[in-house]
Formats: sequence, C-alpha cells, structure tokens
Amino acid sequence: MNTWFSELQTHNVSLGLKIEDVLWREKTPYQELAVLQTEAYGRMLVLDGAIQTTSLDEFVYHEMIAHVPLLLHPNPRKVAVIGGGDGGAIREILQHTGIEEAHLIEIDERVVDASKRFFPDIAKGLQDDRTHVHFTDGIAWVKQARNFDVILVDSTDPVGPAEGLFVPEFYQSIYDALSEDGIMVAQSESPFLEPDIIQRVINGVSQAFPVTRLYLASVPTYPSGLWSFTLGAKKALQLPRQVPLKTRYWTPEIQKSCFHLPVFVEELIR
Ligand code: AG3
Repeated sequence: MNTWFSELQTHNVSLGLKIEDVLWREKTPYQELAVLQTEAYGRMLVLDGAIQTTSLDEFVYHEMIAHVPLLLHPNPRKVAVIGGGDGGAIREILQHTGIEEAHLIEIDERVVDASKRFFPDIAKGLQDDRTHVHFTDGIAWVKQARNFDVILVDSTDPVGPAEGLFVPEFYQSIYDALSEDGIMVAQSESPFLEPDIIQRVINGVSQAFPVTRLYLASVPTYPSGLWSFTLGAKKALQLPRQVPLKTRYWTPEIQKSCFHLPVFVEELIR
C-alpha cells in the first residue's frame, strides 16, 4: 500500500505520513475523527484533519502539559483537563500521589471511546477511581467549577469547537475556578507557524493571571515540531517540587530549561 496522509498545517505547509491502515473513521456530532496506522509514528488520532496524538510521540506532550504545572503547585489535589479526550494528560496527572480528583471535560464522547479502543495505553487513566469524565462543553463547565488546584487546557487548534478556549473570558473563568495557589496551562501552538496564536493566548492569560510564562517542548508530529504551552499562576512560582515520576521526556532539568526561550520566541512574547 502506498497511501499517505497529509495534514495541511497552514495554507503552505503540510506534513505527510505513510499509512499502513485506516483503522477507524467516523463523523461525530462535532468533528471528523480518524484513527490511522502510520509506518513511522504508530497509531495516530486525527480530528478534522489535524493530528492530535500518535502512539510514538504522545509522551512528550502529555508529560509536559501535566508535570510542569503540577510540580510548580505546592500540593495539587483536584485537577481538571479541558479537552484531552484521549486521556493522556489524565494518565500523567495520576502519577502524582496527592491527586484526589482528576476531572476530564470533553465535549465529544466519541473521542474518548476511540481512545479507549485504539489507544489503551494513552487512555488507561480514564478507568481510575479518581477520574471523573464529563461529556459537556468546557466553557460552560469551567464557569461553575470551583476550588481546582490545576486546570489544563488540552484543546485542538482554535477553529471549530475549540475556538472559545482561546479567548480572555475563558482564562478569567479558569482563574475563578482555581483555588488560591492555582495554576493553569493551555497548549498554545507553534512559535514558527502560529506566532499570533501564542501572542493571543499570552495576552489573554495575562489579563487574568498575575504570572504568565511560556514553555516549549519538541513534538515531531505537530506543526513545525516545536510546541508551546502557556502557564498562568495566581501566585509567584516556587521552585518545582521533587517527586519520582516515570517519564520518557520530562526530567528535573527539563522542568527548568523548558522556560528558557530562544531569542525569536522571547521577542514574540515581549
Ligand atoms: N492537543 C493539541 C493538538 C494540536 C495539534 N494541532 C495540529 N496538529 N494542527 C492534542 C491532544 C492530545 N491530548
């Protein structure tokens, strides 16, 4: 079979991957969902043509979206993930022994079903007693949520269902849903290909939070391969706590170095 999937990442950049098999395809009430078997990156989840995760590089994104903020919080017990229906962020959150409740707020139940079926290793945390899955709109859910220690926004790109997750009012609702030491992180796209989105997220988060920081990680299947996360904190950041974690990307050194930005990224957010 000589079949290729390509994601049109921008109007003039695409990433092509050789496909061994189409494992699943459906139109959900919210988006088009596909699970493809790739030669280079294993199984891959695609939503509306955009690569969400692959079995070979998912660990980078999920470790970095979860561990970086959780280790900067003094005692995270109650955590929520907006989006992230594959369950990868939840899996990493549950490595932290103090976690009492991990809430997943995913609008599209079919994403969770597909992940449980095709990515059991990514989805395994969804079965845990501490996990609570809510199939509802994250924007409305956050408005009524209170006393969360950490909230992660593990969204798709700001088109379609995720658009409202990239506006200042949403970051303000997250602020209100967090307890006094609260920290949020939102995935904020690629500094090479989507600099304006990073600026938009940084501006929005800093309207609500006194502390705003950007950090980076390398995710080969996302546009440009260099990915950003925007962190907002209610209080000045302390040194990261030291806890044993089983990881393949994150290290205690990367916890610190990921905040050291290349010149062009520093200039972008200045
Ligand atoms: N969330 C971020 C996906 C953004 C990728 N964008 C793209 N391929 N154009 C991923 C969900 C993983 N839990």
